[in-house]
Amino acid sequence: MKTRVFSGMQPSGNLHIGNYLGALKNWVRIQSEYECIFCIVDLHAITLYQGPAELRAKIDEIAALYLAAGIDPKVCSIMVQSAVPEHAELAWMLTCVTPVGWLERMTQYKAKAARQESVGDGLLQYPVLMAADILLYQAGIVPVGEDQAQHVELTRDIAQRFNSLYGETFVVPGTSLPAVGARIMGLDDPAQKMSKSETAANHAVALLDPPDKIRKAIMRATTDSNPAVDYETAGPGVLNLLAIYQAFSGAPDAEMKARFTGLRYGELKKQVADMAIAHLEPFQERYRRIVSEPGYLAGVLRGGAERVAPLAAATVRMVKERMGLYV
Ligand code: AQP
Repeated sequence: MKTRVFSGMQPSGNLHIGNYLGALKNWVRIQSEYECIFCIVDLHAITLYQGPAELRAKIDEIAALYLAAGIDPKVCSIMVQSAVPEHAELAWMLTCVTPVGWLERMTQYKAKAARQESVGDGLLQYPVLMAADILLYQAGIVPVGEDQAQHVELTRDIAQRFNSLYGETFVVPGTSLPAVGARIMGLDDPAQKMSKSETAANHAVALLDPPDKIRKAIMRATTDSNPAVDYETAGPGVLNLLAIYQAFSGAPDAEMKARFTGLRYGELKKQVADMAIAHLEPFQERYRRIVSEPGYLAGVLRGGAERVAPLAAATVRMVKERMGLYV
């Protein structure tokens, strides 16, 4: 039997090349090797306020982006989190075995809470819901970017705690990070990770940005005071541009060094922009084709939810039995 893989993205902004190079590209690479479930995690998105109409539209956009990236719905299940009620049901049961101190230590919670005037409980509970997403399907591997690795670690802790309290129930999952691109940094500020919720101009390259906007953001990227690429002394902005090029191209380290050492920053940026545009233009063409096909997306999402529903129901039934709840 193939190991099961679970991962997802929040429909809460414009997907960017960090999301693509850190996670989505990896999903496409492993989709035939494993039994994959790729989710649009709308229940996670509402941990911060989303306009209802925008959220509903974003769900379809993210699904279409998965398909445009090359996720094959005949091989994988693509589904929306809120279409399978067991995600929320299992989250409650896991909440009851999770110490609040574990949640208060999460880096993403601390960063996001610091930006809110009033912190909703959902923001604190976010990693428990993520644990439920993963454990619901008994996933063995979770391919994510580096920022989510801490949440997968917490999922392992929750699974182990549950298993020790109630007996072996959950598969304890592992994280899969890409070798290059696990943490793409903001183009305007390479000390911060590229983020959907950061709206500053030239911070990110969104997957649906037109070529001139992509080029402008990359040409304006923050570098350092060196005139040209020196792998020994390069600052984080230059290393970020090199990582973007390498993650898109798949070029080995030796080829990267030979190509870029001594190159002036203007030329480095031009090559990174060319590489990003060469990948994103055909991607966007596929996206436009997918969204113009009436009923296609809805069918993919319905099919995905129907395929995973029995797995979700079986896990929740088992958990309820183990906990002594009414079945
Ligand atoms: N900068 C990044 N570099 C590499 N991978 C990244 N991911 C996110 N940012 C980067 C990965 O993309 C997937 C989708 O994650 P999400 O939708 O749950 O969003 P997030 O991790 O909270 O980060 P975002 O996309 O920047 O959104 P906001 O601003 O809303 O937090 C995950 O696998 C993530 O690791």
